[in-house]
Amino acid sequence: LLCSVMGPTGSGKSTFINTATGAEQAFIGHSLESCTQGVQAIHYRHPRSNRDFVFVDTPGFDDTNMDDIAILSMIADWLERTYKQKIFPTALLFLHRITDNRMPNSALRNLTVFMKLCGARAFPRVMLVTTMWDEVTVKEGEARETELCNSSWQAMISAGAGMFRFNQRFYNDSESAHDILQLATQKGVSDLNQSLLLQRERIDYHLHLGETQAGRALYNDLQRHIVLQTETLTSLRERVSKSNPQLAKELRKEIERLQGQLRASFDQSAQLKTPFLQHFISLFLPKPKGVRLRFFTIPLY
Ligand SMILES: Nc1nc2c(ncn2[C@@H]2O[C@H](COP(=O)(O)OP(=O)(O)OP(=O)(O)O)[C@@H](O)[C@H]2O)c(=O)[nH]1
Ligand SMILES: [Mg+2]
Repeated sequence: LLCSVMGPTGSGKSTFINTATGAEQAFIGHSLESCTQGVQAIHYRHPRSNRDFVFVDTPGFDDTNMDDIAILSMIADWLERTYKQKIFPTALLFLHRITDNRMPNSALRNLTVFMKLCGARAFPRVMLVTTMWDEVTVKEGEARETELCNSSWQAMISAGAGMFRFNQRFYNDSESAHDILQLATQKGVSDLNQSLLLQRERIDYHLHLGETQAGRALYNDLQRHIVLQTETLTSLRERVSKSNPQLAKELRKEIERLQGQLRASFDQSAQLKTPFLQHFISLFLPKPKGVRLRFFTIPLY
């Protein structure tokens, strides 16, 4: 059984896998930087059912750098390989820190890309796992759970996704991981042999990554992030340009750095051959010659 583990950087994906397997196989981070570098497959035998799982540990998307496209590309490559071997994920775990009292940008980016990557048909196989219960009171945790249920997770939950607490009793509680995975094996078997939306888009429709729902969502979000930052800094620079020329100069440098990032992401998208994405960048950069926008009508799930 294949079980993919996704979610923001630092949400505890590698910790979950290590707790379940009882071995330190997945690399755990101790800084704010993203830790797991590539897609890593780890074997696990469920102790009660004796069923064999392969966990797929993935790096989370992250606010701090522009490597998110490379991460999605890595996940997409792995999904493509398994699709060709006709292996489909039995469980799609998405981890979330219950300590987050609002949905930070990075968490929202991870969630949006995850949902677009799965497609609604796969929602019944989604397991939304909250972590870090040792750092909140039960009352706080429950309030946040309710909020998630009624907002960002609503679409998945009403389509059959489950919600689970990991390590609620104590830290490193392997039984709590086994409980969650036991439920994964008991889900409706008829749904298991189904591909994910990203797999269908890439293999059946031959779309480039930037043309897929997940690629588009990620790219939109990256662009929005940079554009917002540039706007804030530009208005600040205008306000202080007379009273504090030194600060205005530093702000200008920061704006140039951000525009450099925008250009770098442009190069990345060009590497991925993603004509659709150039539409967004063309709002901010001189239009490259020979760009032709392509539009596809594909089923959303
Ligand atoms: N207090 C507490 N800390 C946790 C828990 N789960 C994970 N951590 C800590 O959170 C940090 C990040 O955990 P990881 O398992 O590396 O997170 P990840 O989701 O794999 O992160 P990336 O690989 O960067 O995407 C580590 O320092 C863990 O020890 C938990 O339930 N409670
Ligand atoms: Mg990790």
